[in-house]
Order: sequence, then structure tokens, then C-alpha cells
Amino acid sequence: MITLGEYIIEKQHQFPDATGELTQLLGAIRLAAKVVNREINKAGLVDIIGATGVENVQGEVQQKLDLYANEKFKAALEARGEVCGVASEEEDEFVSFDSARSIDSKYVVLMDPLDGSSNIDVNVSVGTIFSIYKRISPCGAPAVLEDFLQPGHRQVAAGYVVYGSSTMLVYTTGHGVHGFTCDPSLGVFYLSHENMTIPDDGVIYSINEGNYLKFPTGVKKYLKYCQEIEPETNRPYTSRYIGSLVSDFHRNLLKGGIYIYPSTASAPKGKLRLLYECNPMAFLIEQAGGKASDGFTRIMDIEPEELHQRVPFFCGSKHMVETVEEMMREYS
Ligand code: AHM
Ligand code: MG
Repeated sequence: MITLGEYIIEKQHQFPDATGELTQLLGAIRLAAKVVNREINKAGLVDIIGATGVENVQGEVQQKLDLYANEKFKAALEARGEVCGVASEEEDEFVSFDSARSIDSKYVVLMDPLDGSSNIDVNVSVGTIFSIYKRISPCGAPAVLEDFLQPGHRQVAAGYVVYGSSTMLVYTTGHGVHGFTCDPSLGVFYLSHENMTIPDDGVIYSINEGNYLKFPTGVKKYLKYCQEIEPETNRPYTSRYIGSLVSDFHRNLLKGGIYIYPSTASAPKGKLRLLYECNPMAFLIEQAGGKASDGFTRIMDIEPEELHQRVPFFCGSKHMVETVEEMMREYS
């Protein structure tokens, strides 16, 4: 039985210039994940579910647990002093940590502290997504916006926590994708899924088909392709959509499949955020052997222009993403 902490320390040698800072940082994320997990598990018991009445920067109503998760992750990251700043889906601006120790640190974290939070009230899995970069600005001064606006291929690490039927933490540092399952009686994450890989072909497609009429033609053609009967290619595929990115991603990673949140007539850039959701998931899926694209371009090659930038998202099994990209090129 290898714990997450032991595993991270054991793998430090993969980084020739390792100083232990990234290990500490991942430790802070692990701690916050446990705290948030405990609170989510109580969601039906205490008066913590339901909207606060506050809207976040995207104009969406925040749930109390969104705020709770945001505060816990920020506090854990600030306390360890291994991060000079954090940008969160729940906050308009990035936050720089200005203690003497923090401004000397070389990492920034971008996160969606509680993704899919509309699912909490109905007891469906939600998640936390995180993405870690080395800062561009010099150490010794507060973080600046440019530290956060880096393309995904510069990520040092990324991962998610899925608060599901069991709670799992899955991460990559660019050396494969590894999953850890929490033993709730001990509050310890144990290595359960080492070197996760996604099959090149899958039979699951995940998309909010209610928006069908607003989709680009390339996506409509692909959905029809998924539904055609052709036993040699295992079609028709199976439709599975939880509406909680982390959970849909996690299932597709294990079983093979594709997740799509395309542009729509009313949301030309899609819904998901490049920095908090798409880049970390793209890093993970590529490390697992899959692909992530905006329909035309590799997600991790997109140069971000603003913190809350949205982007269409096609992510999953390599051949499935390539097929929909072909249709996007042909019809869109
Ligand atoms: P959120 O960050 O506000 O929770 O929104 C992101 C979520 C994803 O988890 C999910 O895949 C998607 O929004 C679902 O959107 P829709 O309800 O439009 O299908
Ligand atoms: Mg989100």
C-alpha cells in the first residue's frame, strides 16, 4: 500500500533540480481535498447546500460549497508558502500571496475549486481541478498576471479530485497519470491506478445534446456518426453525460470515450474555461495517450489572453478526437 505522500516523494528523482517545493505544494492540495471531501459528504446533513445569492464573475450563482472549497484550497496553498499566487474560477482577479516565503516561491496554481457544483444538491459527483506552472516573473516579488497567462504546454503538474462514490485524486507531473483512492476511515489516499492510459478508441460520447440545434455542423455530423449502426466499429456508441466535467472525464479516461463541449450559436467560445478546466484536463489526457483540442488546435498550444477565457473542448480517446476534428475541418 503506497500513499500519495510516499509516491510523490519516491518520484521526486524524475525532476533533476527537485527541491521538494512541488512535493509540498501537492501535499497542500491533498490536504485541502480531504477537508472539502469531508464537507461535501455532509452536504445533505447541514445547512450548507443551496445558493448564497452571490454571482461569480461569469454571472453564475455560486453555491456555498464553491466558496468553501475556494477558501480551503487557497488557505492550504498559502499556508505552505510554496505558491506565490492563485487564480480561481471563483474569483475575478488572481490573488498573490505576499508573505516573505510566498513571494520567493516559483509556482502559481490555477484552479476550479468545485467544478460541476450544480450537481451537489442532487448528490451527484463533483470535482476539483488544478493546474500548476512555474512563474515567469522573478522570485522575490508578488506574482503578476503574465505568470497565470501561460499556454498549457508549460504546465508543471495538473490533476483533479473526484468526489464520487469513492474520492480519488488523479495527477500528472508529465510522467504519466496516477490515481489515488481515499480510504475514508483513515483519510489517506492510496495508490490505486498507476500509469492510467485511455484506449485509442472508445464507445462513449459525452455532450449536452439538448443544445444540438445550436452546435456547429461538424459536431452535428459527428453525433450522427456516433449513432450510426456499424458493428465493425462498435457503433452506435453509448451516450453518457453527467454534466460534471471531472466525472465525465474520469469515466472516459478509464473506459475510453470523448467529452465535447463545443461552441454554440449562443456561446461561440463554448462554456469551459481554458485555464481552470481545459488545460489541466488536456495535460492529463495527453499524458494518458489521448488528445484534447478546440476542434482545430491543440488545447495546450492556445496562447491565453485573459484569466476567464472560454474555449470549445474536445477531449478523450485519440482516434475519436481525430475523427471529430476531421468533421470540424470539413463542415465548419
Ligand atoms: P461550472 O464550473 O460552473 O461547474 O461549469 C462547468 C460544468 C462542467 O463540469 C460540466 O461538464 C458542464 O459545466 C456542464 O454544462 P451544461 O450544463 O451546459 O451541460
Ligand atoms: Mg468549472
